[in-house]
Amino acid sequence: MKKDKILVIGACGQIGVELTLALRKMYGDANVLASDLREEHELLKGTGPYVSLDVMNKEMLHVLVIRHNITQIYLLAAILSATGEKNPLLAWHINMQSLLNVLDIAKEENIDKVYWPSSIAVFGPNSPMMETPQHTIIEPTTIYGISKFAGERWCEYYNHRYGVDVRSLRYPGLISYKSAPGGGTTDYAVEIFHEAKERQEYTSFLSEDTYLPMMYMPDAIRATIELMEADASKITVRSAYNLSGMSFSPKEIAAEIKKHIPDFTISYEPDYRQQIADGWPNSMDDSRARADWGWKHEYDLAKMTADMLQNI
Ligand code: NAD
Ligand code: AKB
Repeated sequence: MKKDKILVIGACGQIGVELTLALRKMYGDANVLASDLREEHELLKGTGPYVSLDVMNKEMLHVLVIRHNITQIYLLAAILSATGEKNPLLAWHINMQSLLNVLDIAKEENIDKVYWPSSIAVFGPNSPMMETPQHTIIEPTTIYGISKFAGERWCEYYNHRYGVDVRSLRYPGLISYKSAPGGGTTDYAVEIFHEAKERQEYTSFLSEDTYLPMMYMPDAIRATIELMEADASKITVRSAYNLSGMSFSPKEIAAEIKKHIPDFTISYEPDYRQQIADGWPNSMDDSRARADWGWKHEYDLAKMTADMLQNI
C-alpha cells in the first residue's frame, strides 16, 4: 500500500503553521514535509522535517517531490490582497506561477491530491453582497481576486483535462493567534484582539459597518482536512467551494470584545483597504459544501472572541 507523503508549501504563514501541525497529527510527523521561503516558524521547530523552498523554482520543487516520494501537495504560498495592491504584477506572477508549477508537477508525477486555497476575494462589486451564491457574477477588482479567480479556472482545467485531483475552498477572512496574518484586508479582525489585550484600544482601518465573511482558524483547518479526506466522488466543484463561518463588522467585534474587556475602545480611520473590502461579499452561501461533503462550522463571534482572548 502506498503511504501518504505530504508537502506543505508556505508552511510558515498564518494557515500553514496550524495546517502543518494538524496534518502531522493525522499522518505522522515524518510524513509531512514543511517548506517556505522564510526561516522555520518557532511552532514548527522540532515537530517534523523542514526544507527551504522557493515555489517559483520549478526545478527545485520537482526534485523535492521526486526525492521525497510526495503524494499530496498543499500550496499555501501567495501574496494576499492588501500587499498585492502595492505591487500588482508581482502578486499576479507569484500567485499564478506557483499554482502552475504545482499543477504541472502534479500532472507529471501523478500526485494523488493537491490543495490550493481560493478566497472570497474572487467576488467583486457586481456580485450579490448578501449570501453570495456559489455560482454568480464573478468580476474581481483586486489583483489578488483576479489571480484567485484565474487560479480556480486553472484548477478546474487541470482536473477536467488531466484528471489532477485538485481541491479548493474560498476561505473567508481567517482569525487566529498562533501565526500572524500576512497582508490581507481582513487582518483587522486579528489585530484588534492583540491591541485590545495590550492597549485596550484599537484604530480600525475599515469603517464601523463593513461586514465581511470571517472564520475562526480551527474551523478553517477542519474544513480543509474534511475536504481533502472526502471521497473524490463527492467533490462536484473543481474550481473552489464557497465556505462560510460567521459575518460581522468592526463595530460588532468591538462590542463583543468589550464584554470581556469593559475599558476597550475602538476608533475608525479607513484607508485603501476600505475599497477592497467594499467590493467583497457581506456573507456567503456555502450550501454546496454542506451538501457535498457535510461541511458545518462550529465557531460564531461570541465563541471565537472568548477563545482568542483566552489564548493570546
Ligand atoms: P501568509 O502570507 O500568512 O503565508 C504565506 C506563506 O507563503 C508565507 O509564510 C510566505 O513566506 C510563503 N511564501 C511566499 N512566497 C513564497 C515562495 N515563493 N515560495 C515559498 N513560500 C512562499 O498567507 P496565509 O494567510 O497563510 O494564506 C495561505 C493561502 O490561503 C493563500 O493562498 C491565501 O490567499 C489563502 N487565503 C488566506 C486567507 C486568510 O484570511 N488568511 C483567506 C483566504 C484565502
Ligand atoms: C485577505 O484579506 O486578503 C485574505 C482573504 C480574505 O483572502 N484574508
